[in-house]
Amino acid sequence: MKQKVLKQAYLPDALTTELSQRYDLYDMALLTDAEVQAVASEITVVITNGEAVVTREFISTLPALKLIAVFGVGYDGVDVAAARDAGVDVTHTPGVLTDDVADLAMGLMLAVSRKIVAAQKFIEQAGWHKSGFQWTRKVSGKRLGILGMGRIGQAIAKRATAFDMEIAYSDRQQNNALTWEFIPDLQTLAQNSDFLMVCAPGGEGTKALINQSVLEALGAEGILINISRGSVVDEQALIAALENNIIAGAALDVFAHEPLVPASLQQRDNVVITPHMASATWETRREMSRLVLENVEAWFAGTPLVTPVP
Ligand code: 8YV
Repeated sequence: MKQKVLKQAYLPDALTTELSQRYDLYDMALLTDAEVQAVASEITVVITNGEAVVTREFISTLPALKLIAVFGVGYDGVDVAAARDAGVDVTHTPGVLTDDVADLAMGLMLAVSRKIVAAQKFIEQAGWHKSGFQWTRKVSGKRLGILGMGRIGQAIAKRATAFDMEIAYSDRQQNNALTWEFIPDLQTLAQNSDFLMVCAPGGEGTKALINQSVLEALGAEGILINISRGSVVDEQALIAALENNIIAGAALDVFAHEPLVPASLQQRDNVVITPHMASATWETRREMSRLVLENVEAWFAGTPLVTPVP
């Protein structure tokens, strides 16, 4: 008898296929509430992703639930306290996507500072026949402030070192294994940065950390980059800062209410936007899928989980 597993959010087709071959997979997107309720008492594993929300109430509807496996490194949408209260383990997919996210972060920093997207539009709109493209801002050698010095923040810092950037970071506490400057106060970090890179995890503890006063501290020559979670930035304050030239620009892979992206963040030559794609490469999505499968297998085998959330 195959174990009953519930797919609660978007997953890559290949992972969904593999799960359905190994387990009795129920896809919430294809079932009515009544159909889910009919099997709820037998569901032992839920598979979700980095954007989905798994509430205490939802967990309570699954009395046999033992594991929530997140396809993603971020699990801020999962009520982990509720899972623990119900004796449910939670896993995610850290490490395997670090390079991709750091690579895109560097790409966004270069794209917004050198206005690469606007430059292509300039050519496509025959602007080059009339004049040269506008001068833009240098990246190498500038000051990079990183909010959140975890795996991804450190990978970005390593890359930025190769661009001779001056690196400082803010986090809940200093990491004494690192040599980069630790600036505990976010406002001070912003004041001393040309680029402010948001790498903090989502959740209540980081909600709207990037607010109006931080953006004012970043200043008229400053650029904000966010590759973590839209919730870490006060999106309305960011829009106001861009509209009033409080900051020089922004590059965003994540937004407050995805897939909705405010019109005020679109069609601006000093704003680069991408659709939450930082970990979306074939190689990395395969590795993330592998981790999900290994965690589920480990749970059913009674062996230690591979990547439980901390
Ligand atoms: C996920 C993400 O991979 O890993 C994360 O936390 O933000 C995403 O890149 C995505 O949510 C999977 O659907």
